Amino acid sequence: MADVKLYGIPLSTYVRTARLALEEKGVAYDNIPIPPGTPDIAPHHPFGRVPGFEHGGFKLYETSAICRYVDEVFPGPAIAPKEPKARALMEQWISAISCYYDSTVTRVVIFERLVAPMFGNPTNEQRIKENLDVVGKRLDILNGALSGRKFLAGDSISIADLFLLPIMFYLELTPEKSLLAACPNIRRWYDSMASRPSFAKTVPQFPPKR
Ligand SMILES: N[C@@H](CCC(=O)N[C@@H](CS)C(=O)NCC(=O)O)C(=O)O
Repeated sequence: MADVKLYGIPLSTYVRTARLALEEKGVAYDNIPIPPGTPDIAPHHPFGRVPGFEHGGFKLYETSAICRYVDEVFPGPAIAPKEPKARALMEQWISAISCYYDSTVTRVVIFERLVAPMFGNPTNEQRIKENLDVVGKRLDILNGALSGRKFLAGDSISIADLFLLPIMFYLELTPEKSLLAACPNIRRWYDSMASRPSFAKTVPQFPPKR
């Protein structure tokens, strides 16, 4: 049994972000696949969400706090820049992704296209249609931010990229990936992120369709 435990279903974008951080750092961990909103997650997350984290009895929740802790406590390549401007950009993007992209790309497009059918529910096409314009605009902003920049915070990978990757992975599985045709910088960034071993090691398994 590993000293580090990550509680939460691997299908969750946030759980995958924490797993990506652990993989990038080369930390051994056990992923205990507890769904959010269940009694079993309560001891690990007082708000009932995932992921929860534990290291030698120290318990933590909130993905960005988990990733920073993992970066600082374990050896392995840094996943947060030290230089103030790059660090501020990382913080900006962690916050922007958790707010403006989680609420639209994840909670509208990914939810309607991938999560609803998993539970045997139909996709609400109208909801997607109503949000498509804002999703496109947010992808444009991201595409602009990645112009002339390898990663969101500069030349090195950071926790911000690990927040974005699971969302883009799911977007790629939906018809709305067509929006990325107008976003060559996101495409370049995605292809480079998807070629990292941490990506392959954290691809979630989908349950059989109901
Ligand atoms: N701010 C939290 C967000 C975690 C979160 O929303 N996780 C999703 C899974 S991807 C969840 O638990 N959703 C259940 C819900 O919204 O009730 C973090 O950064 O860890």
